[in-house]
Amino acid sequence: MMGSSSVGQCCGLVWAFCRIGAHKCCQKLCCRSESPPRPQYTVVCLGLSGAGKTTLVTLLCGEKTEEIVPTVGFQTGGANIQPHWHRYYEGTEGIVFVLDSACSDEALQQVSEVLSSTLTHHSLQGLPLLILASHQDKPTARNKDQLTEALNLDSLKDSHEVVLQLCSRDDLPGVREGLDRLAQILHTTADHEDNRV
Ligand SMILES: Nc1nc2c(ncn2[C@@H]2O[C@H](COP(=O)(O)OP(=O)(O)O)[C@@H](O)[C@H]2O)c(=O)[nH]1
Ligand SMILES: [Mg+2]
Repeated sequence: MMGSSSVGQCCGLVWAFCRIGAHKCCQKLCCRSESPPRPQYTVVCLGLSGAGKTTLVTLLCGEKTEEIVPTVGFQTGGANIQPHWHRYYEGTEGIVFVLDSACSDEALQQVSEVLSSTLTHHSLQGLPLLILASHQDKPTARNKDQLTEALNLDSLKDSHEVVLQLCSRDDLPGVREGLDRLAQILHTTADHEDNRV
């Protein structure tokens, strides 16, 4: 797992820059006047060790991903940091869960259990969920149907809006597409909340 502050800031910055860039281009092309800034959302990025979290954030930051070595800092002495994930939940509006689509069946079973138990936390109730199913460049990577079944996504959809996005460290458009879809859901939710009386 990554610390929400650094990762959140990094993701936030990347999104902000992307939005500003696209927005400015449109303004130049259309000769429009300044419009209000786009909203920003806070999301927490979770996933088991080796899932590819650091890699995907690095990709979004426009840096090379080939030299990334698995994160070990939190795991010194084999400590399991999953019990500490909840420290990063406060204020989050959405969940990004990264997994290795090509892991063993046993590991995927563990991912499924971790995902469903994580979502029971009261701070994450009802929040939209983006699953970034990474490592799709590997020949043994599972497809959407296989992941949907293994992760029981149909049952999770009862309580969360779920986006399943296949991707890999070479697939920036795929990662962006997933984040765009999550942002769209967050935007729609925020609109509904604004309209509540
Ligand atoms: N082949 C392949 N390797 C990946 C991919 N994403 C991450 N990796 C590798 O998997 C390892 C763990 O990635 P990392 O981002 O550190 O995982 P984290 O523990 O979730 O932060 C690293 O050696 C990465 O280079 C991917 O999409 N394809
Ligand atoms: Mg990492």
